[in-house]
Amino acid sequence: MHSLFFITCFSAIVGFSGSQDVREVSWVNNEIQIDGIANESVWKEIPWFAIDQAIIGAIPEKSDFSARYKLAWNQQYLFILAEIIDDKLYDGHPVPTENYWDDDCLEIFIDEDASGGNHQFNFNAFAYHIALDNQVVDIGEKDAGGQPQFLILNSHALNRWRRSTSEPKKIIWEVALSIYDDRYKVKDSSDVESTSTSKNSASQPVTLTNNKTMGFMIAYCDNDGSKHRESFVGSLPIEPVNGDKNRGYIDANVFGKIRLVGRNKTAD
Ligand SMILES: [Ca+2]
Ligand SMILES: [Ca+2]
Ligand SMILES: [Ca+2]
Ligand SMILES: [Ca+2]
Repeated sequence: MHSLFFITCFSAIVGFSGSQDVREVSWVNNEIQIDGIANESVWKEIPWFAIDQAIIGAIPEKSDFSARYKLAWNQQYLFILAEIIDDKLYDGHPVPTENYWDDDCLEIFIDEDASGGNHQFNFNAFAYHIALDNQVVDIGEKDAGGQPQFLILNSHALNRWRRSTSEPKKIIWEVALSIYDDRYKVKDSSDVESTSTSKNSASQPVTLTNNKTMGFMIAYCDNDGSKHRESFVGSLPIEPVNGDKNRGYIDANVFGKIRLVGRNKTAD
């Protein structure tokens, strides 16, 4: 799980620009090593964005939790770098599919075609919960008995985090996210609880291209040892429905939009 792996891309890094409506994400042409160390040049050249909007609970004190993130892309992956300060790391549920939202976890929301709309029990969009043990879980379709199936989708989000030993003990979490569209199929429903990284996917990820627009949001569930998560903090403000802002795992309309830009045509 913690083995290093390398992702190689092709030519030069381009600049970043963004707007409030559609955030532009820079293409990366050099190698990104998913090792929890943000020493790649692309990570040094593009700006941070905040993870500072309360979804559940109040905004935590800075010493309890704070976070920010960066994005980049190549044809194969959307790369996410999250920098997190969390005073206590907590993983009270060893089974990845049980109450995973009540453990510390990074949550990445992605809607491949920026369609918006409901995705709670379908693959119109994904809400990947990435746990401290690096396991990746989302809710799939309901089974024949009408019960939700919790899918381990480790191959969708290669990831590793590492915590600094010096104050404020920042965690660097790097993710290489494969992007699946709404035609995603689970290979065999008997495999949905498997810990295998490969059994669950009967579909191939899409190849990313210049000017592709996708829905995106990122958040962190912070629990420091309570029965339930103490706070849930995201990158975007969410309009509450009946007082509830925890809409991301249900409704892709609350995601923001990103556009992939800057791919060098000579890279082919
Ligand atoms: Ca790295
Ligand atoms: Ca905390
Ligand atoms: Ca969609
Ligand atoms: Ca925590």
